[in-house]
Amino acid sequence: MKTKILILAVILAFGSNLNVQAQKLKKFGSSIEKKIGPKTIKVPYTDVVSYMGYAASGNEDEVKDGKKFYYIYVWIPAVAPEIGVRMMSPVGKTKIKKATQSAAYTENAKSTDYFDTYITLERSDIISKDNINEGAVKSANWVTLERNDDSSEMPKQPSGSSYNSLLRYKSEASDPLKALTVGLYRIGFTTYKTGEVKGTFLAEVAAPIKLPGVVMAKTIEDLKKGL
Ligand SMILES: [Ca+2]
Repeated sequence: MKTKILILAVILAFGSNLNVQAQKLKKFGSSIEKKIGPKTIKVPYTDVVSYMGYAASGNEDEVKDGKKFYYIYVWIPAVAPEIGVRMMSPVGKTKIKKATQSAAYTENAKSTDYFDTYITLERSDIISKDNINEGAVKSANWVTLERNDDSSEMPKQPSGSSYNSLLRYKSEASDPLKALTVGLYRIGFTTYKTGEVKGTFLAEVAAPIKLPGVVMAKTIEDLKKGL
């Protein structure tokens, strides 16, 4: 009887430990792989911008195709080899150094609400930084280069489902339409579901090398300050 209780206790302890580990966000690995002994690892991106937000009724940047979008703008002044984007909800106890926190996030940091995340990488037809302004950004032609709904590389959501998102976009120099050339890009953070959603989220945009002159910001106003 005692043995059975002990086994049960071990299973419970181990089970809850697994659960904690499942929620832990690993370093953001790039597509560059390196062999360390018998293991092959994805070399982490060196340049990562993190943003913590709170999705709620009315605080989105835009509603497109019924989805509430939050954007992070990225100015790329030279050809970039690769960009990684990932998003998880809720933020929970995840601690990220130097993350920008929106006011809506700090007010709702303890919220346990979460949602099924969805990300896009978009390129505009703005190729000169002198042409970046609110009006031009609104009327620009935005083309979606890549998107992701669910990634098994991300921590599971509290429901146990792998509904968080991750994408890596590699520049294809041979194809001008697929190359990460000079210009204004944006990352769209949204939800799989259309309509009302609520919850905290962590969004990250990353590059494998520190590209001089790359500026990432939540708003066009902040982006311009960094140019
Ligand atoms: Ca998803």
